Amino acid sequence: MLRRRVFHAALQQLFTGTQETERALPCGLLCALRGGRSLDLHRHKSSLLDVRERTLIAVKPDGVQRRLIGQIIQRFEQRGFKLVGLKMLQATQDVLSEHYCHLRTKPFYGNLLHYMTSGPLVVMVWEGHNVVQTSRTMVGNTNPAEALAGTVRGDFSIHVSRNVVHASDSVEGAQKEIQLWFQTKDLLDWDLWDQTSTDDV
Ligand code: DAT
Ligand code: MG
Repeated sequence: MLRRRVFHAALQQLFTGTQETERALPCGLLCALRGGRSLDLHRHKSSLLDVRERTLIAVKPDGVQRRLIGQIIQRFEQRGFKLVGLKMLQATQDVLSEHYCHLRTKPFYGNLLHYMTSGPLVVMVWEGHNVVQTSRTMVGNTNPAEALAGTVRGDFSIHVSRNVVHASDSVEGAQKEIQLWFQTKDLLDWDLWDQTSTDDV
């Protein structure tokens, strides 16, 4: 408990930027924290740290046709992530060929594009601590036959060619995908009431 309090205090000081605190921390920890700070960590008005990592989640055409949009959104809300962008659209070949450029040489590529343009998608941007990695875990293995029960793919799908949902696979990949599918003006910065001060109430 005491150790946790000391660590918390050190973090708080570090993020307000005092040199004394930085000198007192081991080099490895300092580097890790500095690295994190430059990427994703913002100081927030009431909480010590607010992590603003973002990921792209899409309900694919089979998920939309099967009326799974609500259940998929519910999982991310329930987990504690924040929705900052959402739209329903018919994907174009151009955007999809960019989105799936890493798969261009695969034998299933043609079928994949055909499936992804077969009906509307719901694309979303979700924000929160470690959201990229956590979303991948929540979505499950690419091949639903290997996806664990409790994951989206493990609960709703049986075949890799109809795996219901997309989730970015890295922070860098997420940034590219978000730029591909959304304009900055369509993403909303807003405060979750349970993460902000209640002083004003
Ligand atoms: P993920 O969607 O888990 O990030 P990926 O990026 O490797 O997986 O592939 C993108 C999509 O391509 C995947 O969701 C479904 C399709 N796909 C992948 N491997 C496939 C295969 N062997 N046969 C058919 N479709 C496949
Ligand atoms: Mg992928």
